[in-house]
Amino acid sequence: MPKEELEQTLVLIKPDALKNSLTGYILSQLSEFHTGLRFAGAKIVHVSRMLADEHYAEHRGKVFFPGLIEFIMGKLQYPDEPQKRRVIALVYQGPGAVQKIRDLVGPTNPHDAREKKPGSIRSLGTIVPIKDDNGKEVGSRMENLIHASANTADAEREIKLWFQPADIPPFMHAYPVEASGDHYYFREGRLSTSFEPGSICLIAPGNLAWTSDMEVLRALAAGKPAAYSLGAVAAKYLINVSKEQD
Ligand code: 3AN
Repeated sequence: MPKEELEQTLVLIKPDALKNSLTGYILSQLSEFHTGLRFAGAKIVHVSRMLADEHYAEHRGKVFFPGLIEFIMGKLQYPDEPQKRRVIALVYQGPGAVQKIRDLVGPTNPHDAREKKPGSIRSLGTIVPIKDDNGKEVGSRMENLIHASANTADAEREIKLWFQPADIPPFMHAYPVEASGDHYYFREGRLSTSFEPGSICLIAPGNLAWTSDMEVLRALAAGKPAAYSLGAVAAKYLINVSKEQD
């Protein structure tokens, strides 16, 4: 398949969109009929703090970071109903996938979207005031309904963060994969190649994994520096494994 046919992008339908029953509307806006793009992956995710933190890694340390994490985890929309905290993660594939979806999504800020791109998905979003304990407005937070990868490099990082190769049909794999020859376990933020009580098996021999993840695991297991963090590899294997989010 020509390389441009394999271009992929990650879309997240965020908890504010689910809460407002906008999922069907958004999916129809992004449908093949409108975009010429095809689904390569789809899953309903109870977002862990590790996954949220890795997804928004570029915003770590910014004032809006803690709110952004709580938002994508669904804690702000559903403070007392953890069972409703979900995000729909999608991979779309086809020529120009990243830009086509960004165009339909519109600017980050819903007010800008309304002004500059009326009709875009984010023009249906809102800005919520943040108040202190005395009810005084101390800032604001965007509820912009949808995430879409900003460029092809971000798309690769984000798709590999949310999806395992086996979540995507083999003819639609856009990035190199390999079968692991080893076991890799995860427990309390640490990697191990042998089972300890309480550890979770991320990858077993024969399991298909992104080659870049395998390179990270091999480096970390050997005590060497790696291209990205253990969290960025582990988070997708822990999706929907536990009710705990933190
Ligand atoms: P986009 O989602 O359009 O790619 P990013 O990656 O710059 O935009 O930002 C990710 C998310 O962080 C946004 N969707 C928004 O919710 C939040 N965000 C970005 N910039 C700000 C800001 N200045 N104030 C509050 N929230 C922000």
